[in-house]
Amino acid sequence: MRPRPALFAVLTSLAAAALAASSAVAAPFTNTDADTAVAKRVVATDTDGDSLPDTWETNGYDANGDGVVDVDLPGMGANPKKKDLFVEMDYMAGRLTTTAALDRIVQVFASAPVSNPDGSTGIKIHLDAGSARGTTYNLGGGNEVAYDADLNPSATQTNAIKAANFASARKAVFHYMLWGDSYDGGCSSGQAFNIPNDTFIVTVGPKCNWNATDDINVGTFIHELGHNIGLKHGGTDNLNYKPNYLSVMNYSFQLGGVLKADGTKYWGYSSVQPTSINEARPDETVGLGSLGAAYRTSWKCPNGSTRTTAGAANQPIDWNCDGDTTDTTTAADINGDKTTSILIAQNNWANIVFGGGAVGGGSATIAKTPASELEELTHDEWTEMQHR
Ligand SMILES: [Ca+2]
Ligand SMILES: [Ca+2]
Ligand SMILES: [Ca+2]
Ligand SMILES: [Ca+2]
Ligand SMILES: [Zn+2]
Repeated sequence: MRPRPALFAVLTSLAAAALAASSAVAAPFTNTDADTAVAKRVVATDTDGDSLPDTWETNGYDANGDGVVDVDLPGMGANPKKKDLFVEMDYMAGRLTTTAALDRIVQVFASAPVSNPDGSTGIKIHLDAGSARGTTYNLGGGNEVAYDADLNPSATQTNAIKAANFASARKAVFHYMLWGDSYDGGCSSGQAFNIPNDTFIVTVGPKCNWNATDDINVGTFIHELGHNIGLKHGGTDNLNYKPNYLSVMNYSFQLGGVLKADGTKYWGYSSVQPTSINEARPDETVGLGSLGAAYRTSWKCPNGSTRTTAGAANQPIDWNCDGDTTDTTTAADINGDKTTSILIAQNNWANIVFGGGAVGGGSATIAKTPASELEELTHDEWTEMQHR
C-alpha cells in the first residue's frame, strides 16, 4: 500500500517502530517510494554502532520526512565514525548539577575503553542544559520546569513533563533526563523506568535531605544513564553489592565511587570482569584475583556490616569476616542478600547497548527489563552505608 502524503510521516514512523520491534533484518519491501524510505531507514548504515545512522550524523535528522533537518547532529558535534550519546537535561530550580560535575560526566565517557572506527577511544556524550551552564552544555534544549517535590506517580508525571518540554523530533536522537527532587513518596536516588530506555530522573533533592554533592550527582546520573544503555545492578543479573562488580551500577559504588588501589575514586562503569565468586565456598586467599589489582572493594559481613579492603583487591580478603583470610570452603553471603549465589561480574563498557527506547535508527531488537527490577538506592540506605 502506498500511504497518502498526509499520513506518510506517521506511517513511516509506525512502520519503522514495528520493524525495530520485530526484526533486525530489512523486511522484503515492494518498490513504492514510501516503503523504500522505510527500508532505507531501518537498514541505515551505522558505522560507529551508536544507533545513530551515518546519514543523520552527516546530514542531520529529518524527523518528519519533509526535507527539512529537525535535529542538526553534525552542528551539535556528532561524528559518524565516533560513538555519540545525546542527553537533554531539564531541571527543577536548584537541582541542576554544577558545570564541574558535568565536566566529570563528560570525562568518564571520553575515557571509556571503547574503540571507534576513527581510531579513537571513548564515547562523546553531549549534555544539553540549555543556557544554564554555558555554551559547552547548550544545545538549545534543556530548560527549567515547574518545581514538584514528589513526582508521583513518577512515570506518568515524568512523561508529562517530557511531553511539554522536549521536542518530539529529538526522540530518536536524545535521551531525556530530569534533575528533580524525589518521587513516588519515597527517597530513592533516581529512576530509569526500563532497561534499556530513553528517559531517566535523578532525584537526590532536598525533600529527603540528600544534600547532594557533585559526587552524588555524578554517580547517580551515570548510574541511571547506565540503565538507559542496558546496564544492571549486577551486570549480568540484578544481584546487588557484588564485590567483584567494580561499577557505579553497583550500589556499593554509586554514591561513593569505585575505589581504586591508588586511593582515587572512579565514577564510571566497570572495565574489567574479575573472576566469579561462589558464595558456597569463596576462596579468601585469592581476593578478586589479578583483575582486582587496580581496585579496592567492599563486601558484606554475616552481621550485615560493610567492610572495605585496606589495599588492592587482588590480595586475600576475609569474606566471612572471621579474622583470617585463609578460608576456602566456608560459605559466606558476601553481597548481603541472604542467599548463596555465584556472583558474576561484568565488563560494563563491553556491554553497552545504544538505542534504548525511542533512541536510534531502529535496526536492533532490544529486550527490556521492566521497572519492577529497578528499586533504586534510597537515602536511608546511603546514610547506613556511610556509618558502617
Ligand atoms: Ca552512528
Ligand atoms: Ca557517532
Ligand atoms: Ca575468613
Ligand atoms: Ca549472597
Ligand atoms: Zn539502579
